[in-house]
Amino acid sequence: MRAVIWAAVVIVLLLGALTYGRALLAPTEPVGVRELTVQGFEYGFDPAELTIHRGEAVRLLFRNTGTIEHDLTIPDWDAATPILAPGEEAVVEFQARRSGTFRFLCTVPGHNELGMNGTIRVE
Ligand SMILES: [Cu+2]
Repeated sequence: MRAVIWAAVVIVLLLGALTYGRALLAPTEPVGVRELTVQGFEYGFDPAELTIHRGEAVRLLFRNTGTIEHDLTIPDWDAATPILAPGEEAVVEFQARRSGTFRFLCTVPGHNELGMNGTIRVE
């Protein structure tokens, strides 16, 4: 009888550990596709602050609404659009694997210094 009780206790503990372990591993799986649109112009982005969830696959449409060339680059994630002429748009796709705050900017010389940058917060 005592052996049966111990066996039951061990099974309950194993099931608990399995469930808990799975919950810890789950956030690396994609949890959906987030579509965002960001406009760039002289000299800024709109919106300049984005918030997304960890694990989300992001499809970001960048539209150059300015009168000179711009791009959108996220250095930490090696993600970037080409440098776009006024009126052009391009999509950059990435997955937010880590939590934190990440910078994005325009890499056309001088534009970042003039304020053409923003942040992506991954929660
Ligand atoms: Cu620019």
